Amino acid sequence: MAQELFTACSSEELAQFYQILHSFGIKDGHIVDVKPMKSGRLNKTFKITINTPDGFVSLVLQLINTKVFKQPVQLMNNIIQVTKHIQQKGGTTINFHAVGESVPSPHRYLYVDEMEKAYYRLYDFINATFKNEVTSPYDMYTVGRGIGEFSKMLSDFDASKLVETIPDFHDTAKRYEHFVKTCEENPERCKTCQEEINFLNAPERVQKYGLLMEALALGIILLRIAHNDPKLNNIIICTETGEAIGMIDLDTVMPGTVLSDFGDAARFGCNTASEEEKDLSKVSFSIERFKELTRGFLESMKDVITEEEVSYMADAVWMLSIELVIRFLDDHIAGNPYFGADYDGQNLERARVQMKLVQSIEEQWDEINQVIMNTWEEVNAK
Ligand code: GN1
Ligand code: MG
Repeated sequence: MAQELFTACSSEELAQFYQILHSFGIKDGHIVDVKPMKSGRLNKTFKITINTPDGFVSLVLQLINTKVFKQPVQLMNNIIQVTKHIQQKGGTTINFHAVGESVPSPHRYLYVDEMEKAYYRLYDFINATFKNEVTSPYDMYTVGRGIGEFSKMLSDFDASKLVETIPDFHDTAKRYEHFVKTCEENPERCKTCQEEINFLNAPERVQKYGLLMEALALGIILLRIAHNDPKLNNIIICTETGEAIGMIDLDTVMPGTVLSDFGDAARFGCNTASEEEKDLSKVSFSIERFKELTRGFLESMKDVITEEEVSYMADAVWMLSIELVIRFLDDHIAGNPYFGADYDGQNLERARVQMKLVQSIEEQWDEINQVIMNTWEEVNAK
């Protein structure tokens, strides 16, 4: 059986994996299976099964995408500090393996292939439920609980101890500045998407791009630990209880605002269509899902979130959604250097989906605010 599955990797890849796994203290004879896993767009991931005296154990080997994550050592430092903090509190998180003491490495939890300048890490496979798609509004309650619990667990962690591994990740105004520059440098490409460019350049929108980061800089909203990829498939769901018990994919864990997580979770999960949808008539912002997300989030965050943060929640939903229009469109105009594309025009299509979502958010602005106000009252009345 194992041999068949091994064929999913090339023989060179396998030889390399054996060497890497050695560095983590795993012996050849113990490895029974290696197979690629589908997980995220950015890193390459493999599930490794080993035979131990206690039976079969699954591990995950991951190659970090250094094109996106340019500071893998600092990134790993962030993740280890955060996972240790969560573990000390008895929470569920990723458990990384250290490389052997004799293995030269810039970080105990990284194996570095010096020739390829490739960074690998190994962690325990988490036996839990992960859902790829939102199939009911209740899934958004799970997301709300997941991101809320994660933030609450880290609310006493000093955010300044973490490095901003992708600087200005959710600084929408800076993203917009970059986009304007890309447009200036690529006038021909701009002809393919003038309507979308005009949408982003509308003065009533432009004047709002700085809202969240300004509030953060002024201390109106708090600097906390943000996960920065709060999708349903990154929430660890307990298989027995169905409850959100933690989060995976910690590469973008950085100092930031919890509102980015709330806004991004709404952007992704309250869209009635996928990010890759071609039929724009399917795209809309679901208030029903949003109610569930908000309920889960505020139930978890009730004792740690401030009134000021609550007052920016609706803005965060809009902000994170339009930020991704900016990012996808910027990438399309620049020739797809960041997100990549299976065909040219794909990032423009992605931008259009997010733009339709922003329009739907703008149309339902009063309802969105009402949901937040009602839910905040409800959780406080309990
Ligand atoms: C990227 O690869 P994935 O899907 O986990 C991006 C997110 C975007 C998302 C949009 C580090 O995340 O910010 O919202 O694509 N992550 C990074 O699909 O840029
Ligand atoms: Mg991710």
